[in-house]
Amino acid sequence: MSSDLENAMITIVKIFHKYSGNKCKLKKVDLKDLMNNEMSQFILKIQDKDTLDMLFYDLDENGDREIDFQEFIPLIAMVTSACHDLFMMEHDH
Ligand SMILES: [Ca+2]
Repeated sequence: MSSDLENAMITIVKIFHKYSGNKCKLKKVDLKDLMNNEMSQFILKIQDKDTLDMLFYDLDENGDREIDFQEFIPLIAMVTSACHDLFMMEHDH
């Protein structure tokens, strides 16, 4: 049986593939849908195009205008880290 952490990792892979489809790469609109549907409790919904453009540009390391899984992981790391900071703040007092 997988541990909680292993299950979380499997979930990340599954969610990525749910939005990336057979190509295993996220286009800009896929990234927007993923973030707005799957991360909306942790981060504000992406409303404006500039924020999405900037984030997409930052994540797209090889500049092929698509986000592969390797490029997607830093986003997960970033949001998880922000979530951790919030968790620490809430348990500090
Ligand atoms: Ca890319």
